[in-house]
Amino acid sequence: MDPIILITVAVILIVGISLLLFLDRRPKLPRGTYPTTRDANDPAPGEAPALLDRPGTDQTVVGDVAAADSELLDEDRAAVAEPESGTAVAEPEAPAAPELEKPAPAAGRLARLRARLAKSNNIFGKGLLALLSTDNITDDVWDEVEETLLLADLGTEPTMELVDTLRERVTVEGSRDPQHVKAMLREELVRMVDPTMDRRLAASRKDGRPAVMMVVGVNGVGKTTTVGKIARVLVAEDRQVVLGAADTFRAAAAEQLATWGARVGVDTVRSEEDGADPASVAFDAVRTGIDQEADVVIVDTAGRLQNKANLMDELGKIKRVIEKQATVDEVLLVLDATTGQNGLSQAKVFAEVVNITGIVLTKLDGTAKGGIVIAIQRQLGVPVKLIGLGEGPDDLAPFQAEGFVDALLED
Ligand SMILES: Nc1nc2c(ncn2[C@@H]2O[C@H](COP(=O)(O)OP(=O)(O)O)[C@@H](O)[C@H]2O)c(=O)[nH]1
Ligand SMILES: [Mg+2]
Repeated sequence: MDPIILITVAVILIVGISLLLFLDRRPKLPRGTYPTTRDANDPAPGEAPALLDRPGTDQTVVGDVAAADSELLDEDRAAVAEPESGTAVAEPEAPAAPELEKPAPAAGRLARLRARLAKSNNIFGKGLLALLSTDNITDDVWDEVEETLLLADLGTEPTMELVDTLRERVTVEGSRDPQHVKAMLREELVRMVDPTMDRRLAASRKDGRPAVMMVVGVNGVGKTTTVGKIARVLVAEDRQVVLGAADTFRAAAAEQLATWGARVGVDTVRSEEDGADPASVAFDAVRTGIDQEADVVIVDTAGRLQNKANLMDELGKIKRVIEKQATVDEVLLVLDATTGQNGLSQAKVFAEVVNITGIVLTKLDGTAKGGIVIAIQRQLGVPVKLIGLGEGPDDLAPFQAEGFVDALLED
């Protein structure tokens, strides 16, 4: 080959590599400078139905699939404030090419993830349908219906209630036509899941302050993952989000949260020292949210239950400390659907210390216990607002009664 071409190629390579190395070493933004969540040049979500919010409303609508306009935030959010000592804002790390992920819009997620729900909850829906469509529904068959419902973690009381209603309707309507039976079952299940519950998430500024969300639950249920996923839902809706890593027991927990945030350009407020006071991290996160004029601050908490009393004291304290400068608008209790009835007793404990405003049911992709939705809502009188259907970043869907029941009864 011509040596001139060879030399030229070598020079280009050397210059390119040096440039890359130089870029990588360029000074990071000074602490306290908060990059905007998204670029003003980012394309607007366009015609994607905005599930979370309707302009002009104070609250965020989760579960409503109605199309609504979603406005791109164009204010300059680069407010500057030095965080309180002890905590730091983990700015989204800037690797060579800081490419932010574009989370999937929240609307339509339940539909997209429906197959997973349908797959894991097959016995529930299909089993019931098969039983109810038999020519002769004997007492034995009704026993089986009951058993199926109990196995799906519907709980004793709702199971009795549903069986009674179905028995009555089958007698009165007398139809064995599978379509008819399906419609009847759908109607009754939807009624029990309760489409009238308010499943909106408080994710809008109120009284000139960001909404504050606390996420609580025992270890391993999926709190941190859920906070990360919620941040994505909100970013997809052009919300400015700040995360607070108030699980200070393990450094890894803050790291895990900051990683979720960084992927979508969301700042995480965390402590610089291990074992810092979780309440002060929460306080600083809210402070940062206020300074940045964010829409929402989401505070992740620890969930160790070895010492229940301590944990509960701590949660109460986090809440009180946040309330020195803002209101806690949303307390989401995360429950692992695969733990079934165990989750119910956890819920009781948490409900005693914090006023739970919504439930996130995770890991519904790995269990046939979809009935827990009904049981838990009954027990707490609080709606399931979101469901987790996988470990993927966008595998969190706003809960919606009809969509959920349809997935259970999927053919
Ligand atoms: N299959 C499945 N796994 C999940 C879901 N949500 C969380 N997980 C997993 O549960 C594990 C614990 O999650 P983590 O957020 O660390 O729990 P935390 O201790 O409550 O903060 C992780 O491996 C997650 O990927 C879900 O909806 N489905
Ligand atoms: Mg965690």
